[in-house]
Amino acid sequence: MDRTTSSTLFGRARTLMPGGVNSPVRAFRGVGGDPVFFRQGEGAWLTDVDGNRYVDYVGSWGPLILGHCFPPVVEAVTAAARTGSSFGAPHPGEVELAELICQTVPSVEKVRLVSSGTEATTAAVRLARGATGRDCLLKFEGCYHGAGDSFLVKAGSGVETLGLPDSPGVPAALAQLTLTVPFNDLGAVEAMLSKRGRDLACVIVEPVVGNMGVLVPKAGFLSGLRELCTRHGVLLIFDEVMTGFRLAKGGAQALYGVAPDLTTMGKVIGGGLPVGAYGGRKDLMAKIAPEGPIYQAGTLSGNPLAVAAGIACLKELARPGTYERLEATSRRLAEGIAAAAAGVGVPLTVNRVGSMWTAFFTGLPVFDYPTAKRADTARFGRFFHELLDRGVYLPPSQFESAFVSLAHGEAEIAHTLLAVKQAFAAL
Ligand code: KE4
Repeated sequence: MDRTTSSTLFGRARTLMPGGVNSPVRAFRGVGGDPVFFRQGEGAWLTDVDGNRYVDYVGSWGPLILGHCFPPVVEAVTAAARTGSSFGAPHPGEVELAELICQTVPSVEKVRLVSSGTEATTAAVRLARGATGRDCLLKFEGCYHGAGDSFLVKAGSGVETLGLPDSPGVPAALAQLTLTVPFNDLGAVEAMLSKRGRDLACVIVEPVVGNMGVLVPKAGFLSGLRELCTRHGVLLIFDEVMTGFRLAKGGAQALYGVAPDLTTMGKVIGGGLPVGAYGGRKDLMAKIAPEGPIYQAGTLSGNPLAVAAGIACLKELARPGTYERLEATSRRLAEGIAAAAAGVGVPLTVNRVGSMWTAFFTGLPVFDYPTAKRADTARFGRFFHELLDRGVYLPPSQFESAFVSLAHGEAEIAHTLLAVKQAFAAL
C-alpha cells in the first residue's frame, strides 16, 4: 500500500511534537514503521490520508463502540455545538449523563465527570487516600491506569516491593507509596494486605486487563479482591475506563458480579469525545469538593459537546440485544483467528472478554505480566504490517487490547479473516 502522505506528515509532525504524536502508543514504536494518518472514519472503517481503507480494531482505544461517525452521536454533538461549546456552569446534559451512569453501573451511587481517564483515576486515588488517611496504594504489575505519577511505578525489588519510578520525573518518595503484586495472584494480594494493609488506602485494578493485551481474571480473583479489601478496610477501585459500558451494560462489575467501592470510567461514556468519570459509594463521593474537603476540579468537566456524545452513545448501547450482538461478532472473529493460526501451525493464544481481544504470539497461556511478556513481539510486528497492507488496522502493540464495535458485521469479519489467513501464510 502507498502511504507516502502519512510518512510525509509524520516527518513534519516529528519536528513539532515529541515523537511526532500526542500519545506515545500511536507512534508505532511497538511494531516499527511510520504511523498511519487517518482523515475519515465511517462505521467499522478508516480511510487514511493516501486513500487506503482499513477495518478498524483500535476504535480510538475503546471509545468508538458504535463505530465511527455514528449518526445519532454526530447529530447530538452538532446540535450541542449550536447551543454553546462550554459554559463553565451547570447545564442539563451533565445531569442526564450522570443519571445514565448511576442508573446503569451497579456500585455507582454518585459520580463526578472529568475529561479523561487519567483525571478519573488520579482523583479516585486521592479520594481513597483522603477517605482512609492512608498513603499507599496497591496496583498490579502491567496494569495501566493513566499517566498519573502514582501509577507510573514499577515493582520494586526486595521484600517490601517498594515501588520505583517507571518514568523520570516521578519522585522516588511518591513511587515508594505504590506497591505492586502480580495480576491474578490472590495469594500475593493476601500476603501484601496482611503485611501492609494498615498503610493501604486502596487496591486499584483493571477488572479485565486491557493494557497488557487482554488478561482474563481467574475464577474467584475479583471476588477474592473484594473480600480481602473488606476484611482489611482497604478501598477497592475498579478501573473501568476501558471495560465500562464495553463488556456489559454495567461494565465488568456487572459481568462478574463484584461491587467495588469506587469505579473509574472513560472512553465509551464520552462516545469519542473527552469524558472521564469516577464514582461509587455516596459516603465516599460526599467527601469530594465542594460537598467535602477533597479537592478536584476541571474547566471542561461535563463539557456540553462531550456529554452530548456520551448520552447518545449510552442510549444506543441500552437497546436490547446490543451486547449479545457484540459477543457474537467478537466470538466469530476470535475463533476464526485462532483456527487460522492452528491451520498453519503458528503458536497463538487469543484472549477475549466480550469485544476486547488480543492475539498473543505464544502457544502458552497468558494470564499475567510475565506470561504476556513471553509473546514474540517481533512476530506480532510482522503480523501487524501484513494485516495493515491488507486493509486491517490492529492496535500497534502486542500489549494492547483490540476492540470490536457494533459497526463490525459479516463483511468486516470476512475481510479480516481472509487477510489474517494471508498474513499467517506470509509470516
Ligand atoms: P486516558 O487518560 O488516556 O483517557 O485514560 C487513561 C486510562 C486509564 N485506565 C485504563 C484502564 C486505560 O486503558 C487508560 C487509557 N488506555 C490507553 C490504551 N492502552 C489509551 C491510549 C493512549 O494512551 O494513547
